[in-house]
Amino acid sequence: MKRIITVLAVAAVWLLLGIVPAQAHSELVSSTPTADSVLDTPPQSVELVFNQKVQNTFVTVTVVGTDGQQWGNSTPVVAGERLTAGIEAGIPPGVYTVGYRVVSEDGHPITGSYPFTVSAAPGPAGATPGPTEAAAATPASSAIGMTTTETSKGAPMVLPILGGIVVLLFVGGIVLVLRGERRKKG
Ligand SMILES: [Cu+2]
Repeated sequence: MKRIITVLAVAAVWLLLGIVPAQAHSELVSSTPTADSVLDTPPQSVELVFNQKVQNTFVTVTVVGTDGQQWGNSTPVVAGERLTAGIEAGIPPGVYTVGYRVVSEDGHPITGSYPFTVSAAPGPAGATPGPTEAAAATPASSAIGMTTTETSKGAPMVLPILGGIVVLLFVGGIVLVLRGERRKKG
């Protein structure tokens, strides 16, 4: 009987271990400018590197100042795990937030943001605000981005639930086996 219990326990652990890696998906590995960095020179682009390829579609990168001004000036370019987005030339000193929303190869959306600071600008201080307002970036994040988040959240939830059911069945089986053994002895 002991052997059956051991086999069941090993199988349960094995299943649990199998479920965890299946859930792992893309995340941001590194970025330029790096999070919380303080730059003397205004950056001209944002580069994000993920641990997994990201899809070419539904990519949004925003660079927003504390006043809400958008400073991203181009459609992000995706190359495998790498993503590059332009920034308006000569952004004024201040704190900026890089926001990103991408879809990884397995279909899961990845969103995040981080700040960086520009401590001084080389050009004239009163540089005019960017003309484009990055109008394209905002609708993409609110309309397309939200739907991808919703659709893909359903799938990963199924695995932990299935795992839980499997474990419960195993525990139930062990209890039944133990009960049967006790009955034989008594
Ligand atoms: Cu994933």
